[in-house]
Amino acid sequence: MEKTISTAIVKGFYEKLLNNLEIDTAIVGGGPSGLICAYYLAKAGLKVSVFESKLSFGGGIWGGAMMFNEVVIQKEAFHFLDEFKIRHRKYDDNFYQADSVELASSLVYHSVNAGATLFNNIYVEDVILKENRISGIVINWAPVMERKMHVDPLMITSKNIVDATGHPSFVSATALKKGGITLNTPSGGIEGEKPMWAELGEKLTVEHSKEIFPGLYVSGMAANGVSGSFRMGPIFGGMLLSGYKIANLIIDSIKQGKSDGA
Ligand code: 48H
Repeated sequence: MEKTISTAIVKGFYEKLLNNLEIDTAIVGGGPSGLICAYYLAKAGLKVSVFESKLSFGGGIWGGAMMFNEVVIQKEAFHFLDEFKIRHRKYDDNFYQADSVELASSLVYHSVNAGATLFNNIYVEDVILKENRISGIVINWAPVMERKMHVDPLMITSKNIVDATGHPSFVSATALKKGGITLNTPSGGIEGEKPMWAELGEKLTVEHSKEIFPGLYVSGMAANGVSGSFRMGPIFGGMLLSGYKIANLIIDSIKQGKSDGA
């Protein structure tokens, strides 16, 4: 029996990894914007994988605000609560409240169920940059990176990459620093996150969610950091609308045959 269990695990993971070495979209970071983006891309029939360095997906959702495990969603994003069957309470005419654990787990469940592949414990340490296009990611085990072990990585080729790494905008920062590229931002670099201004932060998160370099899209707080917008605290509608917008931009780009970099 022990051999059967081990063989099933090794074969299952090997098959999953092998099937995902060349994909349509690699999403780096499994927070709200990355997961919702994965859900809509998978639903549209695209081959999409999410790479998350932590054991669990959900990013900053779980902790709510200061570990009060509640989140706030504005009415513009209300339809996601229905789509993901998340129970909620109306707070006033503009805002709803939901349980952060229910939101995180529902996004995880629905993205996998729609056909996205989720890889946890994998740290994206670099990008593939060829002929002025980002065409993949470079991955390693998160514990290998944490222990600073000298272990070479594996590579995933992908038509598009989404930087959904949250506050650090890690993928964009790495591509900028190592690739010497110019981003589609006012300065051509990373503008940096600004202080709290919830209304504007939510609005600009969605506006700034876009392709910032051929093959490289930014969503959620990574989009905020890259384009120099304001933080907004534990309101999650902007993160969900951002991931949804990126999914639609990628679907359009693939339909129009613009994403042929892999
Ligand atoms: C693999 C990585 C890597 C890497 C990071 O922070 P997140 O929840 O991201 P968003 O943008 O979807 O949501 C932001 C939201 O949670 C938040 O922080 C808000 C609303 N803040 C407002 C405020 O005022 O503070 O998730 C990002 C995920 C995390 O799970 C990281 O572990 C993961 O990305 N990650 N995974 N390789 N190099 N870097």
